[in-house]
Amino acid sequence: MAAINAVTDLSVEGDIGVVTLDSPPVNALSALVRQGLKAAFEAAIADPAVKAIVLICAGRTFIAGADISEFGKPPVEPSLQAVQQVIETSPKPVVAAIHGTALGGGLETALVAHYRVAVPSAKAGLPEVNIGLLPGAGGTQRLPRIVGVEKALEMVTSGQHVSAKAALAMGLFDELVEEGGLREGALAYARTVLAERRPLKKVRDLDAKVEAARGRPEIFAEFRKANARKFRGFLAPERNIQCIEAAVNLPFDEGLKVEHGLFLELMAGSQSAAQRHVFFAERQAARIPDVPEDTPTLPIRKVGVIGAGTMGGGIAMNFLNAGVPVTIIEAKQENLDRGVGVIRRNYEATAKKGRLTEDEVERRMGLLTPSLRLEDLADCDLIIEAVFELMAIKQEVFGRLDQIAKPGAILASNTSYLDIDVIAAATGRPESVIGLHFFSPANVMRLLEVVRGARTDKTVIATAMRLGKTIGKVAVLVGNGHGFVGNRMLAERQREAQKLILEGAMPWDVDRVLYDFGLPMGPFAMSDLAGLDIGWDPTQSSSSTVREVLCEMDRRGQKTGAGFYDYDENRVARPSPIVEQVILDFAAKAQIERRRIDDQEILERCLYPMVNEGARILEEGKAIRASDIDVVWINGYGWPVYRGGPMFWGELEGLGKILERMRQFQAALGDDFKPSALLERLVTEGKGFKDA
Ligand code: 3H9
Repeated sequence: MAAINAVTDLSVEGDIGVVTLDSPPVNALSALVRQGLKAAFEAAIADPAVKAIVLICAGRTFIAGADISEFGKPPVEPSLQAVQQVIETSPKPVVAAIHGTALGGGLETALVAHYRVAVPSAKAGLPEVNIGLLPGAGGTQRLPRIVGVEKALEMVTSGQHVSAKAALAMGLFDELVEEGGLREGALAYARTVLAERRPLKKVRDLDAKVEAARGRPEIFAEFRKANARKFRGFLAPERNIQCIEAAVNLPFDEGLKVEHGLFLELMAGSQSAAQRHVFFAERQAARIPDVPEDTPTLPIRKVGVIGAGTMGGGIAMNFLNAGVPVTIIEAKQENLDRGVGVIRRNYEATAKKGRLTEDEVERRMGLLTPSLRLEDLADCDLIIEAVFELMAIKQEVFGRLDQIAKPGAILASNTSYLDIDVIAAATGRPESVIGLHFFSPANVMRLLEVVRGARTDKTVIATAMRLGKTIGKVAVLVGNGHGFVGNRMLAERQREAQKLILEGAMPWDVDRVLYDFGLPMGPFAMSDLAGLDIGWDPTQSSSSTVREVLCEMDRRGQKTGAGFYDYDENRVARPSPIVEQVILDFAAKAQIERRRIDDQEILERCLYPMVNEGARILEEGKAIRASDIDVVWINGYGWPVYRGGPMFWGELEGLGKILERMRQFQAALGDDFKPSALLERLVTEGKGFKDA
């Protein structure tokens, strides 16, 4: 075996040259990898003893793509295209041997090989769209030539990975070899290619499938229409579609030029920068400075969930999905039955859509034990409380758990606002108490806020963070404080939204501005969906807010057919003249002089205080880093990923500009806009949140 460079080897076995890449963790195409690949292929091509070449990777995966950490930096030679050129024009057949995930530039490298073999567990995909890009090394031109236009459109705009079996069926892989036997399988395949004198199959020359779509622009029009909602606000899906159109309508090399131009455009834009930021932010969130990666964790073999309402049921499903048995507790049989029924119906609905087998539904339901007795949680390793959000109730539950739970069991609260230390104080083991704040619907939303109490043990924190990954969540460690990170910042936006409608805007103005910004819905549409009467007590109601007045009028949201909006029988919202009058009357009574409020002010008033509050959270050490706050907002509140999260967006907007506007608002409207000390300091020092 001859080392080509630090990450690449070339060995010759019989008459086959084997190029091996070994660049952990994921063999990404860094400059060193590109240099090694190019040199190794050149050497193999030049070696007369080599008749065919196998490209294989060491470690957990085939090449998982370009090295994202190099993006935005000056390019280093050779380019990936130069490497591809050497491989594709090799006069000797090249076989790519794939395990793990062949993604992005990795799949594009495999696509210039003449043949591709893989193990059954391998996956392939072009996920560039997820980081606001498109495959920039010929992927948009080669993929449709193999899999056809419809399938290619789907793959490049969803970024989804396809299984080896599917890849084989589509012709993306030529052969599957035995699991664990990739090297031998690929060598055998290369020998067959030689023995049978198979041609040097170049994907670029396969025109049939793109020709079949030529002159049929409706394919693209329909695809755009069908996905308009999903793609709203994003640039990359549209640019990916344009590349596939180019593959259909232009000669290969012209198509490559279109792809290259659009790739550079996306790379230079703020959306891709934001999405790349989120990619690394989500991985960074797992790192906790004072809880090292080798901190021991506790085994979680059995989970208890207290409360079988919407939240408790959703939480339980996460564990059932991951194969962890759950005991779910309710106080009354009928509530227990209802909760268990909802879980079953959710699974059955998924099965109906073909995304779960009937057997799997039964297997998951079989892991669920409903009970009316808290004592049945005695053997659980983790108990999550999801009961009514009232401190006295939480304390009572934790006091009882302290008596029941086995030593060392983790006692978690799903509270969204309450003080985790006060809850912990109800037990004699505060070191075992932690907050696990799930977001509704808990089986769907990816965010898990892990709330660290003053005395929470590091083992408990490490276990909670690992658990997040096990159940497919993005776990973010936050400090204890009212509303933690997400809801604390949300409160800023909600307060301003309520003030804006009294000062001159209407609910639909505020909602439109935030929707256009990219959020899934505005605060008033959200209230209508959730129900205006959450936390509303009819016996205490005194028309003191617009919301109270609406509840008193039985306009309690979508469920009553009216809330901030009027709804028709299909639940389509319309601005409500009644609500308009309620707001005008309310403002008059409160002696608020209404004025015209433009969209810019709505946006600034709703979002700048959030950035400011995020800075305050950082200042208080309630979040480890600004990017953690971004991860919270993207995964828990629908902040558009192409805007990178509130802190990333705040920097893009300009911290200086935000500070200036906060000061102006403070002068005009009061201390709700008081700038945080951190914001002031960063602006004075010309720094960003990373330097906080
Ligand atoms: C592209 O290819 C553009 C081309 O079309 C055009 C070129 C001209 N770069 O996720 P994990 C790191 S764009 C750099 O925890 P898993 C990651 O940060 C690229 N680093 O593991 C982490 O580091 P750390 C298209 C990368 O097993 C470590 O590897 N490709 C890259 O859960 C482990 O990652 C993609 O978008 C990268 N490309 O999942 C694929 N990928 O330990 C992106 C990973 O320091 N990657 N790292 O935090 C993934 O989807 C997943 O990482 C993968 C493994 C499925 C591969």
